[in-house]
Amino acid sequence: MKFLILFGLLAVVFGIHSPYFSVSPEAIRQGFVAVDFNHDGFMTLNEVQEFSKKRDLNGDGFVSYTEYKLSQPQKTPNRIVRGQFKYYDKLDGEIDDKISPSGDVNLMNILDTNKNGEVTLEEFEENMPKIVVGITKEIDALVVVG
Ligand SMILES: [Ca+2]
Ligand SMILES: [Ca+2]
Ligand SMILES: [Ca+2]
Repeated sequence: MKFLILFGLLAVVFGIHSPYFSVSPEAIRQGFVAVDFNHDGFMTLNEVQEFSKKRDLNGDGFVSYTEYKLSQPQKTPNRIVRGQFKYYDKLDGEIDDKISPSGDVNLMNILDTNKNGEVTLEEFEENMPKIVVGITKEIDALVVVG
């Protein structure tokens, strides 16, 4: 059984196999559209920040594991959620069990190939595999011994 990554969404793997995430052009498009709030075909830092804000349920400026987990489909296994969370926790530059706003900037940097401040669907498709690979590594590292 494979799961969609939300916001990430999504699960996009071109030419890369992830045992955890489903990959279809439709899934990719959905992930993009979920963040492109004004539907102009561009994902901006503002929209990514807006997306993060929705997850920050207690409004303290950070997304905790509990908050992150609530943003995922209920049936998502803990290990999958934990792996994604670890990836984003690291992405903000500090492993402190919370996702800080700087993570949004770093995420944009990964996705925005030509660094013009806007991510197109093409750039999203091109760069999401890097994120999926990173998350997959985190999940793999969580294998329970014994
Ligand atoms: Ca937009
Ligand atoms: Ca919070
Ligand atoms: Ca962090």
